[in-house]
Amino acid sequence: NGPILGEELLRKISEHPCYDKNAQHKYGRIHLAVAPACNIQCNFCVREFDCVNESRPGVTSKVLTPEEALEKTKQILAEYPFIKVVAIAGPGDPLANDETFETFELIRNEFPEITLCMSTNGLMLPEKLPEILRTGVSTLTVTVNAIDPEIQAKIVDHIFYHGKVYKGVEAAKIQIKNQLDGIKAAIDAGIVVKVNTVLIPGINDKHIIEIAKKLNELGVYIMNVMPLINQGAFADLEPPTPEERKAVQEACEPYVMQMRHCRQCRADAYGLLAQDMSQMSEERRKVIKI
Ligand code: CLF
Ligand code: SF4
Repeated sequence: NGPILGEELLRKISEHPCYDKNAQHKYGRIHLAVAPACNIQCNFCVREFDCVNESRPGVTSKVLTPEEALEKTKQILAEYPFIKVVAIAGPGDPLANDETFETFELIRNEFPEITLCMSTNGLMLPEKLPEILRTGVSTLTVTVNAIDPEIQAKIVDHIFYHGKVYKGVEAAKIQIKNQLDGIKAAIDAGIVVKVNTVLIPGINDKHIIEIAKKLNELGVYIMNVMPLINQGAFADLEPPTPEERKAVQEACEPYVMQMRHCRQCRADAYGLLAQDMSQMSEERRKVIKI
C-alpha cells in the first residue's frame, strides 16, 4: 500500500526525519513558530501551550514574525547543515495564519532545495491547498482523530469556520469532510501525506483501525499514533499505556505504515528529533516510551 513517489520526492522522504525512521539520526528539522491562531478547540488543548496535535504539553513557543523566522533559519542551517526540513507546526494551526505562507515563501526563495513541511488540523485544507502547492510544501501532516462524527464530537468542542461557530456533530461532520477531501486532493496533487492520530482511551481507541483503513484508501504515506496528553477538558482521562499504543499500531500496520519514533516536538524545536529530549519531563518520557 502507499503512494508511488517520483525521484525527487523519494530523496526528500529519505532525508525527512519523521517520514523515514532511518533518517532520524542523520537529518534534522526546524520548526518555525509563526502560527499562533487556531480555528478549532480540541478538548485536550490548553491554548497558551503549543498545538497538542504535534507537540508536547506545558511548553510555549515564542511566536516569530516571518522575517524573524527566516533569520532564525539562516542561522540554524549555517550551524546545522544536516537539517533538511523546514516546518510550521504551530503553536496554533498553520492554515489559520497568513504568516505561514509568507514564511514559506521567504524560506523557499532563500533555500530552494529545502523540504517544506506543515502540520494542520485540516479544517481549511481543501481551500488552502492551492496556496500550499504554490509555496512548494511537499510533506503535509493532518491530524485525524476520528472519521465518525459522533466520536469526533467528543474530541473537538467547536470549530470556527467561515465566520461561524459550529459545535458537536455538526462541527465534526464539517471537519472530517474537509480533512478527508483535503488529504485526497493533496495526495492527488503530489504531496506526501502523514496522518497524526491522538490515541484517547475510551474515546477513539477502538476506532483508530477504521481510520487506518480509510488512510489506506486515500493513499496516505504514514500514520503516527500519538499518546493522549491529558490536559484541558481531557485532564481527567488516562493516557494510553505504551502497550496499548503498540497494540493499536500493530493493528493499523497492515493498512498504513506506522511511525513509531515521534518525539512530540515543540512548535519551535530544531535539530535531530532526539536532540530536544533534554527538555522533556520524566513523566512524559514514560508515556511516549523513550
Ligand atoms: Fe515537524 Fe511534523 Fe513535519 Fe516532522 S515533527 S511538522 S512531520 S518536520 Fe515529527 Fe515531531 Fe513527531 Fe511531528 S517527531 S511531532 S511527527
Ligand atoms: Fe489546540 Fe487543537 Fe488548535 Fe492544535 S488544532 S492548537 S490542539 S485546538
